[in-house]
Amino acid sequence: MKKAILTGILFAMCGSAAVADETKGAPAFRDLDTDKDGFINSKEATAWSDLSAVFEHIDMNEDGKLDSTEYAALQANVTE
Ligand SMILES: [Ca+2]
Ligand SMILES: [Ca+2]
Repeated sequence: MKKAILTGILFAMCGSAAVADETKGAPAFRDLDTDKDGFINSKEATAWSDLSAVFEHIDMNEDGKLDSTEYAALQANVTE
């Protein structure tokens, strides 16, 4: 269920020419994880507006932060 929502969101992101340039070449996980705790929290996500917009949707286990696996799933979808 959540996967379907994510796919829809990513499709919307990638389908928009306006955000295509920003989503292409997603920032590295370590660059967004500024406090180096191994997770991207909602505050760190604000560094990349597109990530902030879909944060709650890609937080698959709903723990309020993104681990590298969750972020990798996003990267795989936004990087051509
Ligand atoms: Ca962090
Ligand atoms: Ca999570």
